[in-house]
Amino acid sequence: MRIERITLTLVRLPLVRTFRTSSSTKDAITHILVRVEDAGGATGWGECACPVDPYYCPETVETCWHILTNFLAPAALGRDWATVDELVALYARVKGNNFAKAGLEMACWDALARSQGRPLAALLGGTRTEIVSGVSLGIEREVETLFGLIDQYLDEGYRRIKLKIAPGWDVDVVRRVRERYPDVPLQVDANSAYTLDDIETLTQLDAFGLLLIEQPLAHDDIIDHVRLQAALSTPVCLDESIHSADDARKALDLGACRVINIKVSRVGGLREAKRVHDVCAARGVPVWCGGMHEFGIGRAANLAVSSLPNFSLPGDISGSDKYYREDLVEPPLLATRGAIAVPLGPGLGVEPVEGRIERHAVRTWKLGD
Ligand code: OSB
Ligand code: MG
Repeated sequence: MRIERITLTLVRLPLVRTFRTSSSTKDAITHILVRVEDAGGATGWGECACPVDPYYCPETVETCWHILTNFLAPAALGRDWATVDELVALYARVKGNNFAKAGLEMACWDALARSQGRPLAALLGGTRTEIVSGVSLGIEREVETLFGLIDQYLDEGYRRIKLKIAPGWDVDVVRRVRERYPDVPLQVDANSAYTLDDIETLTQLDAFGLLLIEQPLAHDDIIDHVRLQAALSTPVCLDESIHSADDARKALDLGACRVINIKVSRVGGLREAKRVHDVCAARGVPVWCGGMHEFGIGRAANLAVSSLPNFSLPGDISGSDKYYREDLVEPPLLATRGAIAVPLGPGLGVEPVEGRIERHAVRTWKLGD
């Protein structure tokens, strides 16, 4: 493979519903689409799913644009590679900046899979044909609003509910939700809103039979989480703290968590996501696929990676209609009875609709002639 042209498009889509977490509030999503053209004629698409603000992770969509245009795209352009390992080696000296790397790597995986006429899931070694999904629900003003949303998504068939929590929107809310829905698989995500000083609040959550508590402590911590996990019967699940398979190995060996949320973008791409999966599988630790409100391109990649066997917990990959009035790809990725089919076509198995991308484009950039 040799990438001869790289096009970036910054695209902004309004969200169907404002999404509030302990760390940010969003009513639209702006991601970078990456399009690569291979010398052999294959085209591939990727999505850089970074937030616009540095409140979830240190990167922002503009740092991704900077790193892609100045470092990653120039390092990959015009160079021969046969495997994704070889591609990644071309830009390995770029430290961090995982969201930026994931966007370019995804486009190259798509081009590679399309050049072989195979689905991306098959290239990754995936076995599942449909992915069981839950929904992630933001912080609301009233708990009754949350009840309405939970009713709606359970009616639609989603199989588990994740509630965002923050100081002031935690134990009482979870208690009321649990009272109203005694049997629903339920989990919570704090997006790093607590410290070890809050251990009493967090241990109260043990009473509600939660599947897991996601990222209660600092985004860059795996040490305090060891103490917290030892004090909790509910499994801790790390999200923000895990950037690589090495991070996963260290966190698990220390006892910082019992579950890992794998996000393709947070770990720098599909290749590393599979490596995190493998580290967890070898230790019998279940994983699930997290989301960053991806458009259809990133969502298709999430489905492909989730087809790996150890993605045994419901993911945050809801149907695109939970997020967007009209997504950027065909066919749309929708849930039926709470599960989404893994696309079977070549590559990501979805086709970006260029007219829609143009309609929502904020800015474009090209490298290569
Ligand atoms: O922490 O998992 C998170 C969305 C944006 C940033 C961080 C997170 C989330 C979600 C929603 O929880 C996942 C999704 O539905 O895509
Ligand atoms: Mg999370």
